[in-house]
Amino acid sequence: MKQHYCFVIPNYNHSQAVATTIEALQQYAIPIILIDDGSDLKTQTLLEQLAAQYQNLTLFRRTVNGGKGAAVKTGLSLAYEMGMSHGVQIDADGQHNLADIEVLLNESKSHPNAMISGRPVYDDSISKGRYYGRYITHVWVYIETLSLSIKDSMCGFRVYPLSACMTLMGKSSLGNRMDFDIEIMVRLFWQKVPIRFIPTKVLYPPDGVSHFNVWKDNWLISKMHTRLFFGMLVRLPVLLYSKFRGAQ
Ligand SMILES: Nc1nc2c(ncn2[C@@H]2O[C@H](COP(=O)(O)OP(=O)(O)O)[C@@H](O)[C@H]2O)c(=O)[nH]1
Ligand SMILES: [Mg+2]
Repeated sequence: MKQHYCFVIPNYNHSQAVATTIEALQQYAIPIILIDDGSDLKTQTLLEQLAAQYQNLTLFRRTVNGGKGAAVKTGLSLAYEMGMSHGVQIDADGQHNLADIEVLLNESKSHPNAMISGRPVYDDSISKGRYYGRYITHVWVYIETLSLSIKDSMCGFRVYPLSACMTLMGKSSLGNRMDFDIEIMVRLFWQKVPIRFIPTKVLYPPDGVSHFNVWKDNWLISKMHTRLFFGMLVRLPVLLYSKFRGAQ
């Protein structure tokens, strides 16, 4: 099957780095889907200007803010409807190292059925709340998958194989906020989608506004892990069978 790639960028009130991001992506000459998730007027106006400026840019506006996960789900569905086979998710705030896109794309082209994810290399500027939250998530994910093969489940810099994602989204309602990135990865793993990792530097700032709410998002993430834990129990025989056959 021929592979068709596009970029999917969720945006909530990130106006500083988005124009340079779109500009930098032009060299790949593939479509860009930008989801405005109920941003403020300033960001909304800027995104509309960008959509008028770039032919390969499709802007979709959700009038009410739905959360990062909701925006990415909208973007992936739109990409699929446009005939794409893969969606490359990039954040709008300039945190992802665009120099690694080539590596991500090449990995995906040689493993088209796989999800390819950045595996972030952080420096000391990550907050303690995020740091411990990530650590707890790593342990949960090991339990939920009965495997150490998911090296990072929170990085948004990813290539999604769309047909597997559509199958999954037809069956499960995935988290709408920051719980989304983890949940879709664990559920794709359960669906036997291979997951491959590329180390990548996460940059700070340029648009140093994070919408991650340490209490609210870590609470949503805890609830989601509880759901996934029971999901793992239901799948226990299958997971153990795959594990001992050495499949994952
Ligand atoms: N659509 C949408 N995107 C969001 C929302 N919150 C964050 N984002 C986007 O998701 C990406 C990551 O969000 P960010 O706030 O930078 O989170 P962090 O990098 O994990 O701290 C950015 O592209 C944001 O614009 C939201 O409520 N809705
Ligand atoms: Mg960010």
